[in-house]
Parts: sequence; structure tokens; C-alpha cells
Amino acid sequence: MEHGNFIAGEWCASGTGETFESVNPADTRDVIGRFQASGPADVAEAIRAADSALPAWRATPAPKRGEILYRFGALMAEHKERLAGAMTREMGKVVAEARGDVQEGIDIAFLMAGEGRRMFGDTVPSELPDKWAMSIRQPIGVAGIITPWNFPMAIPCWKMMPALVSGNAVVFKPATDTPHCAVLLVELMAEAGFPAGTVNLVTGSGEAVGMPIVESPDVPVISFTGSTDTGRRIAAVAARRLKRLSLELVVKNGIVVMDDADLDLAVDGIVWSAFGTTGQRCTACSRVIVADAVADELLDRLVARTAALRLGPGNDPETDVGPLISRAASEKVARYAEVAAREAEIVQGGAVATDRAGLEHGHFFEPTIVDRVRPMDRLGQEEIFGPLLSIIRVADYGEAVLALNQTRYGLSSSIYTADVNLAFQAMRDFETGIVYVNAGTIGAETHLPFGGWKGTGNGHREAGHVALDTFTEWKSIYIDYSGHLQRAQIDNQRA
Ligand code: UN1
Repeated sequence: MEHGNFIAGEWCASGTGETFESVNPADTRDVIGRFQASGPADVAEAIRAADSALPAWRATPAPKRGEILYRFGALMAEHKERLAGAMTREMGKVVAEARGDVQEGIDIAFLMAGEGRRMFGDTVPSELPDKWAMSIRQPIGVAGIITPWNFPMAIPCWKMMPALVSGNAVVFKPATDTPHCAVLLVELMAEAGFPAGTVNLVTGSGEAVGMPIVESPDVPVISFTGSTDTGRRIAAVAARRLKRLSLELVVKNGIVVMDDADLDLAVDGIVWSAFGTTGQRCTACSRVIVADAVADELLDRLVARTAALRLGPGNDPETDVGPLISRAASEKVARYAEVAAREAEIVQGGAVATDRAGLEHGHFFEPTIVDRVRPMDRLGQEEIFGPLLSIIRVADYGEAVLALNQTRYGLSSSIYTADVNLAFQAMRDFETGIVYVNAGTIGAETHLPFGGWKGTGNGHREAGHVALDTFTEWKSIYIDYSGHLQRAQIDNQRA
């Protein structure tokens, strides 16, 4: 089946006349549909539609805008099973996790719907008598939303819900690997009642669709999640045009296990964080930094648990670990497994798993554990984005902190310890936007800020009420009701 773009409230074909296929990563013979391979002219049309919708949308009271977000969240909840099934088919994650992805979209829709009635500014005393001082948020304009395939519903919602509730219109370009998930979302957004032109979907490549959005002078704010190379290119263009830009890029998350940790708990958290979503979460754990005293014991238990994980298609209830998103992704993990074989010690997995019955048409890779990685090795430094976990052995907490922070990235981290003092030191010392104590690195909730330190981002946050910061301008307003000239910083300083 062929799916259109959604522009000015209508489903339509691209002017290019070209389409591309989306396939099931667990079985590439299963073609999900054909999608518009759009070009710059489609982007221009979508931006025009968004621009025309803006005046009425920004004039709509925010609580009213919020009501549409509530309806959208409720529709997602009503269609949760259908959406999750479609997501598993297109992206590969196991159904329980696909449901979680949809749920995260629902959560942010409801959170941001509530922002329609909050959207707090400050009302503060003036330094002068008979003068009022306050600040309000206002929308920026047309927002360009460029999203990855790994959370194909949650992340578009993280970006579009705060943009829309604060009165912006959006042009949404989803990842080329998951256009069907985007179409299903936008269908429900239209049904929820977002006015024509406030939500526009244009499918296609980063070059032909993404970059024209970023380059357009009529799109003053961009939110992007993806690779650092693309992020840098976007940042350079956005800098030339002085655009607002929120970036969520490469990660290298770690879990520290101290010698007093509950090892069963740690193993549960590590296996879930490293191999859940086949290691394809921004928050996934790719390094375990473990105290020497318990390293062998932890590794034995980890290997036993990992060896028992069942690979398979995500819609099979027996499956623990689904496929990678694409052949390229699987080849990338295989290249890192070669590095591991040369530079460290593979103690579990390490190969593509297509030779097993039922897996031959998908992008399956064995959950892999590599021991004796050093912090500055390639495996300790580079993002792999797949089911490959490195073990780094350290002597004590001091070495652990050093190893954990010795990376250019900083999204999520965790410590397993029974020592309350160490737990608090970790909360202070770990250089990441998210820190967990006695839990793995994945599973952030939507009402707290989400984002990375250092090279993972550019200082902005998604989720939480601070997500509004990306999509709003502040306006400070002073009302002088004294009836005469009052000079700030001067008249109130007279002796
Ligand atoms: C991502 O992988 O980009 O914290 C998002 C988590 C999820 C979100 C991950 N709530 O694992």
C-alpha cells in the first residue's frame, strides 16, 4: 500500500513522483508499504501550510490547544495494541517494548496537555512602586521535527507535543526506516483535531527533506535526534541562520558495579539495559565498569543470563531480543566484534545470527559480551548502538568514576552499591544528564528532563516542563501604573 505526505490537512503524493519501501527488519521479505520519496518542493509546501496555520493556532488559548493533545493521547491509548503491533513489524522491538514506546507517547501527550493550563512564567515584585513585572512564554513559529527510528512514536511525540501546545506549527520528517509509524501517528493527530496545517508530515531522505527543512529561513526552530555527523551539519546551518536548535546525539552509557552491590539486581539491570531494544536505545548500557573484587562473579552470571536470551521476531512472545534495524546496523556491530576479537576478549556471542532457523531473513546479531576492555579502547569510546557490551575492570570507586566520565558523551549512567555514601557521591560525580542508583540506564520517565551532557547534545532538554524551552520565546512584561516616569536602577537607589 502507498502512503502519502500530510500537508495542510490533506494526504497527498510527492511532486517527485517517487516512493521508497519500508520493510520488516525481522523478515525483509515482508514489505510494509511504499512511502513518498519527497523533495525540497514538498518541504516548501509543508512550510507554507504550517505558516498559514500559525496565526489562528497561536491565537487559540493554550488550554484549548491542550484539549486536542488530551484527545490525541486518549486515541493513542485506544489504539495502543494496533500501534505497538505496527511498530514491532517496522522497527523490530519486541511487542512489550513497542507498547512501552506508545505509552511514552501517551504520557508526554498528557503531560504537555496539562502544560496548556500551566505554562508557568514568573510574576515577581518590581523594584519600583506601582509597577507590575511578569514573564510569559510565546511560540517561535514553524518547528522542524527530525526524528530517529529507534523510538518511532515516543520521540516524535516528545518533540511535537511541547511544540504544539505552546502554539507552534510543525513540519515532521521521520526516519526513512520507520515512515509507517509516523503515518499512523499523524492519522491519529488529524483525528484528534489538530487544525489543518498545524501538523505536516513529509517523508523522505535526510538530504532531500531534512536538510531543506533545516535550511529554510521560515523554520526558526529545529529539534533533531540522530547521529553526531548529521547533528554537526545541522548545527552549522542553524548557526548561520541563528536558529533555535535542540540536538540529541551520540551516547556511551555506563553502569558501575561496586564490590558491595547486590549482584543479582545488577545482572537484571545490566541485561535489560544492554540488550533490551537490542541495544538500540540512546540510553542503552554499552559499558559495565566493575570492581575487580566482584568482576569474575558478575561476569559468570552475566554470561549465563545472556546466553539464555532468545533471539527472534519481536511479535513472538518467546522472543527476548529482536533484530537490528538494518543490514548496515548489523554490519556495524560485526565490525566492532572484529575489533573486540583483536583488542579484548569476547566471552559471549560475537556473530550474526542469521544462520539459525527462522532468522535467516532478518538482521539478527547475538547478544555479545567483551571482557578486559580498557576505558580508552575503541570499544570503550565509540557508539556501537547494538547488542555489544564491554566490561571494564577497575580497582575502586575512584577509578570507576574516572572510567565512567572518560568519554566525550554523557546521557545516562548508573551505580549499583549498598553504600549510601557512594550512591550520593555518584549522584554528584557522574557527568551525565541522567543518573540511576541501583537500576539500569534505561527507562527515563517523561516528566523529568531528558538529555545529555558534553558531546551528546547542545544543552537543551526534552521531556519535563523544560521541553517548552526549546519551542518558546520568553517575553518579560512591565506595567507601570504610577502615572509618572519611574527610572529603574536610578529612582529606587536615591538615598
Ligand atoms: C532513546 O533511546 O532515544 O529512557 C529514548 C529510556 C526511554 C527513552 C529512550 N524512556 O530508555
